[in-house]
Amino acid sequence: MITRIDHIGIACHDLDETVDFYRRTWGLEVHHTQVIEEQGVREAMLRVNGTDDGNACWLQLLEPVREDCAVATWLERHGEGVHHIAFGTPDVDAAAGAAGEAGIRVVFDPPRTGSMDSRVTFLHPKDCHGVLTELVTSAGDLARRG
Ligand code: CMX
Ligand code: CO
Repeated sequence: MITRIDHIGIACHDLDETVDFYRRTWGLEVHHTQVIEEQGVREAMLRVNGTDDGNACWLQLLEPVREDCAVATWLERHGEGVHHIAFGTPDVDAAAGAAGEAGIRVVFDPPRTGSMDSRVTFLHPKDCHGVLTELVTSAGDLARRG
């Protein structure tokens, strides 16, 4: 079950410059920044709506911090743009399990720790009509789940 769009992941060459674009154009502010070593990215999370209960919707701006990571490869081939969409779900393990049973390749099995202490996995874009699809259970939802 998916319940919302958690975030849209946008690959960029220069994180600070891209953050500045969204600030100037839409007045969005950075809520959180983090280097996710495992994914080889530096991210900025810009909150699009205002909820504080784990159901917010974000833009995730991503800049690669090394050459051998998914975002660096994507940027090299396609240039800047939308890299993935992330659906929020109260139970990423169950959602990923259902996707796997439907024949969709699940990239991280079991799911891993993602941005802001969420729990995430990805579904292969070739099995999702060309869209790299992330599944996210937010820290707020994880706490409610117990
Ligand atoms: N969206 C759509 N298609 C994509 C894609 C994307 N983001 N990334 C790769 N593809 C396509 C390629 O275009 C290519 O298609 P063709 O064969 O038709 O050219 C095919 O998938 C294989 O591309 P690749 O560059 O060889 O990519 P890999 O197979 O090495 O990796 C994937 C693909 C999904 C396994 C890898 O991107 C991955 O592990 N992603 C999950 C991790 C991730 O994206 N982390 C960064 C975000 C972190 C976060 O959100 O917190
Ligand atoms: Co993401």
